[in-house]
Amino acid sequence: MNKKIYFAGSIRGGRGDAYLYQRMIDYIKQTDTVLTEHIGKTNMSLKAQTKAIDIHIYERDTEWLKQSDIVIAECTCPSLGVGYELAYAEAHNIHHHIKW
Ligand code: 6K6
Repeated sequence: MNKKIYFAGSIRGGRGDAYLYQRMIDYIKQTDTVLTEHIGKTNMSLKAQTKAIDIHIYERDTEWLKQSDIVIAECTCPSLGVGYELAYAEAHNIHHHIKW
């Protein structure tokens, strides 16, 4: 298939499901390209989460969203950022799938 997948999962909303994100990303990578592999890094430090400035994160993430063929969002852990990304996908007619 090799589609470009934007995988969305909670970062600041809480990292309790990070291991689940990692497993989902590894599974998707068997057939497709995941643009947002960092979402599944279970050792992501709080420092790393806040190091990049917000405007840079926003610009890079929206660029990846525009390039993506499909957005897959794991929504068990409530996250403002994931909600924004899903609304962005809907508004820009990007195919999206929500898992909770
Ligand atoms: C660097 C390494 C790990 O994290 C960083 C810096 N922070 C972020 N980098 C990239 N995307 C981010 C970052 N923080 C939030 N996001 C985006 O928002 C991701 O694409 C997630 O799907 C979503 C999570 O939103 P919050 O509100 O839970 O942070």
